[in-house]
Amino acid sequence: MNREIDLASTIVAIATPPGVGALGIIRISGPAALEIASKIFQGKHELSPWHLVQGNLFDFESGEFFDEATAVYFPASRSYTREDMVELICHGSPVILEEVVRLALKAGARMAHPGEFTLRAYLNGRIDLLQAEAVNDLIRATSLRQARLSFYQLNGRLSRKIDGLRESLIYILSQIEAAIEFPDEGILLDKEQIRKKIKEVIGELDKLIESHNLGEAMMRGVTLALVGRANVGKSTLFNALLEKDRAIVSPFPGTTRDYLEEKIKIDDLIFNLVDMAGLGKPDHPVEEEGIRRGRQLASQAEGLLIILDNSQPLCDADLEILSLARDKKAIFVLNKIDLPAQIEREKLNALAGGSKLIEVSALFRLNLDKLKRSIAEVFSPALNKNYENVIFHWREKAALERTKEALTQVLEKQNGGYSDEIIAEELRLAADTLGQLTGEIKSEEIINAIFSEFCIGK
Ligand SMILES: Nc1nc2c(ncn2[C@@H]2O[C@H](COP(=O)(O)OP(=O)(O)OP(=O)(O)O)[C@@H](O)[C@H]2O)c(=O)[nH]1
Ligand SMILES: [Mg+2]
Repeated sequence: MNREIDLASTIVAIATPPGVGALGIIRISGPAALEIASKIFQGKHELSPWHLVQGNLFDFESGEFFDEATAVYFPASRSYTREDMVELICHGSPVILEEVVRLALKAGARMAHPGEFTLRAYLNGRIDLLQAEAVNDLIRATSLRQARLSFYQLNGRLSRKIDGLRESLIYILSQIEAAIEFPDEGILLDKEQIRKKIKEVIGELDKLIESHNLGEAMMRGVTLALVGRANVGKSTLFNALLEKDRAIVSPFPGTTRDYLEEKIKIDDLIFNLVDMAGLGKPDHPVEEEGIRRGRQLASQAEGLLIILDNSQPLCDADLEILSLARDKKAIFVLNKIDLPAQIEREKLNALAGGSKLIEVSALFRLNLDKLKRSIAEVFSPALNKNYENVIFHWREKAALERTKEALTQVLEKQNGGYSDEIIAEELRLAADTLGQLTGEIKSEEIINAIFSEFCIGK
């Protein structure tokens, strides 16, 4: 979707979620906000800045009132969008809310696009792009910890960090450019000092890039596939971790044929668990297809829970499955420890190599907390790091990586004796990439990508 940037019109939207609620809020923003709201709302007093005014909603076409309401007028100087805004708070009936919107449209407003209020806040300079994105993250927060981090981002903590790094680069760039522009003035560049500064910036970028691991686990979730032979108890473990009877369990091998995906939360992290058909020799064409899909899923997952049956000796199929841990982070789960052991522990430990081995009984729910703890530790190593800023989006991570790459080029080219012009170009690229991240440098593509993820009315 390509949104046109239009600040001239006055926009309207319902700000509260669809459905019935105690209260509902309609927002109007733009040059005619006060005029339009005054047609629909008849207050006991005239609307004046920052005052909550009681009154009634009025249909100016039929001349009839249709609800009680309160209204607040936010003048442009300090409103959310930095435009004149009115918020109407009425009863949370979809019929009433839609009627208010209909009347606002009649009176000259147009429907807001998703995220358009926040887009205006950005275009009018009240917040930058990182802060705008934080608004959406805050609304959709999956945990209080994530909400808090997004709140700090909204407050500008990440923006200040990025601006600071960008300023350091621009300062170095200005020194190099001065040396290029005034070659006769004998400006001596302190190359060692420049290298030191650039390495410092790279160090800061590395910390931010690393934090994305945690941001991703909080926001989108880490996908873990439950793999193992048929009948080892994958579905039983899946259900036990979910704490609900989601997958069918039976004593017959080949019960699960399709795959099932569900989310669990461990602390503030989300894990997408995938239960699937047992890998091994199929007895049925449907099972064969299940295994094919299972293998594909296992190869796409970010991590594996490799499940073994304590009551059965290790077989060739187990060994093949164990070898999946070579390419991927994995935890070995030895299930059915309530039954007599048929697996040699030493052999298994040796096979597990560097991977963790956790012994559980999915049926009797033994050691599941220990398993959950290990899942969080192994698949989100950044869990316990106290990052000041956490990067939640790929877009941001990619921009930070591009910046780092350009700075690495600067260091290499300096070493390789390249001209100051070429070095300046790389530095400018790095600084501009950071500028796009905050939106200081505007990119329509990025703006579209960010605001199309918003909901209507925000
Ligand atoms: N004693 C014991 N039995 C278990 C345990 N976990 C699972 N089982 C039993 O093992 C059998 C198979 O369990 P499932 O969870 O269906 O195994 P699965 O790996 O999903 O099997 P497929 O879907 O056929 O690949 C069932 O009879 C379960 O009750 C356990 O910890 N202890
Ligand atoms: Mg199963």
